[in-house]
Amino acid sequence: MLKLCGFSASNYYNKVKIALLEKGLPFEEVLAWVGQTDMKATPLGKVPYLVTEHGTLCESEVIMNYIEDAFPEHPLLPSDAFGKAKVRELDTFLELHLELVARQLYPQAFFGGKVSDGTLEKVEAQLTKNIAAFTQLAHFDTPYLAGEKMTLADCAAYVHLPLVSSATKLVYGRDFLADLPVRDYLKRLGEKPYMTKVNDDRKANAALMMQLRSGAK
Ligand SMILES: N[C@@H](CCC(=O)N[C@@H](CS)C(=O)NCC(=O)O)C(=O)O
Repeated sequence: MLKLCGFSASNYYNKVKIALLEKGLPFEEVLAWVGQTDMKATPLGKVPYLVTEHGTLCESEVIMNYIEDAFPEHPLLPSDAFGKAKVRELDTFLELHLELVARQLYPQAFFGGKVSDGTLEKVEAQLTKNIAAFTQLAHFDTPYLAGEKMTLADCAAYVHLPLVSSATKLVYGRDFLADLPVRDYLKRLGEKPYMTKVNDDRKANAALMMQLRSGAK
């Protein structure tokens, strides 16, 4: 059986977990905190990583594409090349241009740290530009980002967009996604039956992580 390794507070871990649940694939979850990962499976020590019958895989996009190729039933990508590319385009914007930029705020937003004024200025400018560009590509009401069917891009959006919202709100006092119909879109996705477990697991694991961090100080 597939083993998904990492921890449930991680957005990248949950992106893969949602894809597995949406596809109805059996899998086991294996808890691996950063610093306790199998470094052969994930040489940068990042989560998630996946254990398959053939070996291990790291990097969530690689894992998502493997799952699609290996288990084509209940597809999360369109069948035509252009449709697939449009979904990957959304994924790239979500991860490279939104989440990775907003990630620079996380030390201050979530972990009691301080980000330099220079970084705050740079991130604000980049996110403003990148969110406007993403808005031109995404469809929040179709009802999924790429159209009528749920795709890999929705798995990514469901985990990354709330972090962009909360990090910007906590750091700048303003949710940079407030003008987009993100709330209704996420609410709709959140109605999928398995999302309750994804969210409950995330909250429980985040609480445990905070407890372990404060115990370690
Ligand atoms: N590009 C990676 C990003 C994964 C990632 O950054 N995961 C975080 C947890 S949300 C992590 O492992 N951070 C520890 C580190 O970067 O050393 C992927 O898509 O899997």
